[in-house]
Amino acid sequence: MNKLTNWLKEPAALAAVAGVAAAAVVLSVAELIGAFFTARATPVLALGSTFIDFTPLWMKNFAVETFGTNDKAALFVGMGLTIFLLACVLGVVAYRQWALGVAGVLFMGAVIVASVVTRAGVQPLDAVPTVLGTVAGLVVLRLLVAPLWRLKTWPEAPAGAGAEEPGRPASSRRRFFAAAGITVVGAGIAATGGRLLSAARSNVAKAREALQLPVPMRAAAAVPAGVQSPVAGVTPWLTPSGDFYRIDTALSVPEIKAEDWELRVHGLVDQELRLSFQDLLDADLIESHVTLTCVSNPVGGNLAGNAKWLGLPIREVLKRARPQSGADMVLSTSIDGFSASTPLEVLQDDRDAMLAIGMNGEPLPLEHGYPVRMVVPGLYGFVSATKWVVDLEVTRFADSKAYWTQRGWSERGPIKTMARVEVPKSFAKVPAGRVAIGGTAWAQTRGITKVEVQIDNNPWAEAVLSSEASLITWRQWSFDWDAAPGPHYIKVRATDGTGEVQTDQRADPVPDGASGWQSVMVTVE
Ligand SMILES: Nc1nc2c(c(=O)[nH]1)N[C@H]1C(S)=C(S)[C@@H](COP(=O)(O)O)O[C@H]1N2
Ligand SMILES: [Mo]
Repeated sequence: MNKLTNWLKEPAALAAVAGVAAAAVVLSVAELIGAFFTARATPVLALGSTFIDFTPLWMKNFAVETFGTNDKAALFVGMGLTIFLLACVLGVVAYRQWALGVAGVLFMGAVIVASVVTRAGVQPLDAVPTVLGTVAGLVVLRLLVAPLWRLKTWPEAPAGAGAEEPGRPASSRRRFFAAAGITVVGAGIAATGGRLLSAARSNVAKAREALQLPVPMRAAAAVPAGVQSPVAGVTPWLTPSGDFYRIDTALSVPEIKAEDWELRVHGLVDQELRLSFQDLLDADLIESHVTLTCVSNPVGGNLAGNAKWLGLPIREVLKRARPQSGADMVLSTSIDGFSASTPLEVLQDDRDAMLAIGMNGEPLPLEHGYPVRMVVPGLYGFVSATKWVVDLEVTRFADSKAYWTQRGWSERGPIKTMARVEVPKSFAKVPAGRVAIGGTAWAQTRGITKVEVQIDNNPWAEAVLSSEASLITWRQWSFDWDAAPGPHYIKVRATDGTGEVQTDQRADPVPDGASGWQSVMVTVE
């Protein structure tokens, strides 16, 4: 502690504090002014998004596997630490050699501006908040560092002497900390104000709540009784929207007003189209239960969800656009630049791929793609489920690559057959006797016809299947186990509607989805 206080007395250490205060000013001023610009134009969001875009395959996979749907929080923490350290270094540099410090700050400002203006849907003018923030940061850095130069020239108190002589350094330090403290608190208030202002200025959330969804021309097929596994603790068959997994590259959820939304359909088509939200409301909509699955879902993972979607079959849109011969893919792009490559025939067949506007009887939640997203039964989300979709280009796999394909993932993504154990949990302790095992299995568009359970090395035994709603929704199962004390392994595997047994071949999520049998260790007491 003593060492720390001594070290903090070093002018260079104080310069690091000045650097942090200046960085706080850069970010908060940009945040406050940014409230009047595109949300994605503020430094933190732009830097984070750029970082995500440059994230290599292994790191994305590591992040999702380690942090799951908290990957964004983890990114912010990592960014915060990096910015903090850089600010310390820049503060010290500025103290030792002011011109070099200024160059460093300007360089960082330029990096942020570059990352802001290269975001999709961002205009050059959106650089203004960062530029003003950088200027303000430089001014604050100068104001905080200048007194430290004077501090350096004052003599230190001789060792053993009582009060510091001649007393001025101590009070100058106090004044320095007061100034730095006020700066940081002021920055915090400005940043919070900016956030609140942004939230108040965007009324998309309110407009969403007021939106009345039309009655579908074709209602969803009735869900048969008994789709839910009887085992307590198994996932609900219908995933409430609030519990639905969320995976995307969007650090701030895009806010699109329904009346501003437009979908451009172009490329290898005879008839280019532009669809408005009103066009969708006026069209013959359908409703259908579809289970979405993320390609990053590890064996036994929970990046899958089942909801009732309302939308317009993409087939109908394509019919009007009339794809040309030679086209084999539709590249769908979101307002924030994400894109997915979906085989053209999948969007034309009778599986009811749709431009969805409703989820579980309500307008799409903002984070699930409001006002319009794609939902394509049978394909992983990264090649099909574009949220905030604004552009459909009919093209060819040979000519265009989607967002994740450019980063090393597959260009196609049919969903692999998967069964998972949900009860009991991995490493659970359960009492001996009758133990209920239960879980969920999926093989969208093929359906699940059998689930088998293996205890330790015993023969595989058939589980009881819950009712099947459709081939494009998941299917639950249960299994009664007479458990003897000791450690045991529960394995599970599914058979799909084509008769194919889920492979035991272990594969990582990269590049086209995980495979293998889940094995759950439990202790019976
Ligand atoms: N605009 C946009 N849409 C996107 C993504 C994205 O990053 N951006 N991710 C896709 C992926 S990888 C998946 S698994 C699904 C997830 O949809 P959900 O968040 O509604 O569950 O959205 C897809 N649509
Ligand atoms: Mo995904």
